[in-house]
Amino acid sequence: MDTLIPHQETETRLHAQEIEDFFETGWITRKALFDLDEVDRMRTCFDDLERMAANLAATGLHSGSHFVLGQKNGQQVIKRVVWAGGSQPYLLQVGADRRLTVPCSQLLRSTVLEQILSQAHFKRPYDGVIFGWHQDIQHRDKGPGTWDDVNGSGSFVQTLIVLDEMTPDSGPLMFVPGSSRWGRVDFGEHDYDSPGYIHRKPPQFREEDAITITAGPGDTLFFGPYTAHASFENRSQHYRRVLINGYACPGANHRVYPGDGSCRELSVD
Ligand SMILES: O=C(O)CCC(=O)C(=O)O
Repeated sequence: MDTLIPHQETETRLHAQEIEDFFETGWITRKALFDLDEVDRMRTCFDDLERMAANLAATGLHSGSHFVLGQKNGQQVIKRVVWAGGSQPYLLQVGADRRLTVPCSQLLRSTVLEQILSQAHFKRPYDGVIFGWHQDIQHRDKGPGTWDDVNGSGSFVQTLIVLDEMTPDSGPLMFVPGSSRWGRVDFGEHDYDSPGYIHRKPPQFREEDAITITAGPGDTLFFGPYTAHASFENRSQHYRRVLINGYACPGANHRVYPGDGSCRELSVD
């Protein structure tokens, strides 16, 4: 007899075509995965993080979240808030939401996930924040003993919930289709904080192949650790905030990420 799966759950699970696109093309988008009330609640958490940052003089851990700060023209820049959920319980609730964890469990082929990222990106207009061309594996595998590809297909999925309209001028995500099949390539020593946007050009990489992602509040992207991607300065008049939740197969990650309660384990039945 077939097991009865509630209607909502059938929508939560990825279809075979989406799984194929994730591995072959490198990313998938689920439109309006979170509704506007939920997006508003996430934005309220971001407002709170922004108020906290305004009272901080330097990069560091504050109330459970790690603030990475900089300066541009004498103004504070919020480069990112690592383990944003450490000070914002609602963001942790979102990180455990089945709309994220069920697809990630399918993609990782694991019913237990280690959540290693709960990260807030603000990209305020003209704040100079960029994420040069890279693959996320560069930030997961930092050398011997830090990472094991336990499932043989990357062992990591990054999700990105769009909180403000992502337009061509607001520093949108860009992806190179098919880069998910490259394995790890050498983009050089990418550091989120460095000014250059490409440090080394792997032979497979052609910037003209990149696809610019436009998306609306609540839309959610899922991409793998080898997908080449970047995003540049926000030159629009509005914020371009995103909430990133990232999940690894248990046993893949051997590093400790900053933030209270980071690297928690989530079970997905
Ligand atoms: O917020 C963004 O646009 C960039 C995200 C990104 O590149 C990353 O988290 O790896």
